[in-house]
Amino acid sequence: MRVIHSDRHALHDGGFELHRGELVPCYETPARVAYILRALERAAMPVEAPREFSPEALLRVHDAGFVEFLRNAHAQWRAAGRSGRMLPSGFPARGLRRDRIPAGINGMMGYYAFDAGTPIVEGTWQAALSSAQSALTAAALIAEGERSSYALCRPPGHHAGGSTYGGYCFLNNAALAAQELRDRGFARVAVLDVDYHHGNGTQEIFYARDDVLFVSIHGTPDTEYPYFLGYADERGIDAGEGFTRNFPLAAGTGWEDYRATLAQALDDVAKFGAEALVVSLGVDTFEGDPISSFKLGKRHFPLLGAMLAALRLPTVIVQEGGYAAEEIGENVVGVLTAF
Ligand code: SP5
Ligand code: ZN
Repeated sequence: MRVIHSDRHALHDGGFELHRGELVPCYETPARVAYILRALERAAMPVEAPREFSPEALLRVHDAGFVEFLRNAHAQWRAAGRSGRMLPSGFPARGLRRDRIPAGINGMMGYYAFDAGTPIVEGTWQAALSSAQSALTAAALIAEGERSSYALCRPPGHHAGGSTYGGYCFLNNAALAAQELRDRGFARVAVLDVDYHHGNGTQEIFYARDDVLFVSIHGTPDTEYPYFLGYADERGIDAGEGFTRNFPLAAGTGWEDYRATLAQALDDVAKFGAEALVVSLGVDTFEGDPISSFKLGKRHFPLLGAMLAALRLPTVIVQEGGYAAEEIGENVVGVLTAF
């Protein structure tokens, strides 16, 4: 399995996020990657840098104005003379206008963000771009004949929509990988999202399409982040009707129920006739995760990897969440080596 990763990830270090009414140190830290790299090294899995892709490659999935915002956001923040954390404080909720994008940085930030837990710092754009390039490179390798690849992406991506950021995500790495596979000849691509949180961004991007199946297993949005998408009755729209499938599970779900649900999700991928698979791999399903509530143990991650592999599809595995930093390496590499 080829492993793609950029050390530019470290340019994004958010510092603090708004969590339960307090500014707390970010859960999504550069140290997460250090633990994964260490585990990859122990498993003798060498890491390669991504190829360069032009920012235009992003526009197959993302809105041009949004990409422009991400590129300039921090410079605008500084130009406005702001100190403090770059976090939004007002959002265009029901009854407010969304047909105008405010010119000021606070309004613009609220327009594009959907939470106040995803800080932008000076290096965020470069890190997010490098993360997207890792996913695109991992997909390109599959198109060139590799059977499997792993993009060690940071920042993660599955919460980022066509023109929204949040949930520690800026650019949707998994969606970009799926689109790259489509553009390079795979007629039907499935995205299977096993991060603890619903991949609302990926779902939104492919919601009206029948060429990319989106299947997600996650903590129920009734109580779990991102709260406003990921219910079982969301099944796609127009041509995409029937090509989105959600499996929300109760907080506290353990391996036995998880495994049965994963078997159903894999069945959906197989029935779809996917020619290639993108896995949004979050290991925040781990019992020790500080912000999540499933009960998967260390020993279950290799079982998950083996179940994914049984599909026998060309597969791009994209790193998403996982916040029990000291265990994240073992859990991720447990999936990869079993795969
Ligand atoms: C990629 C990814 O995993 N993003 C997750 C973003 C979650 N951010 C908000 C977390 C709010 C969690 N609230 C804690 C509830 C504990 N039961
Ligand atoms: Zn997550």
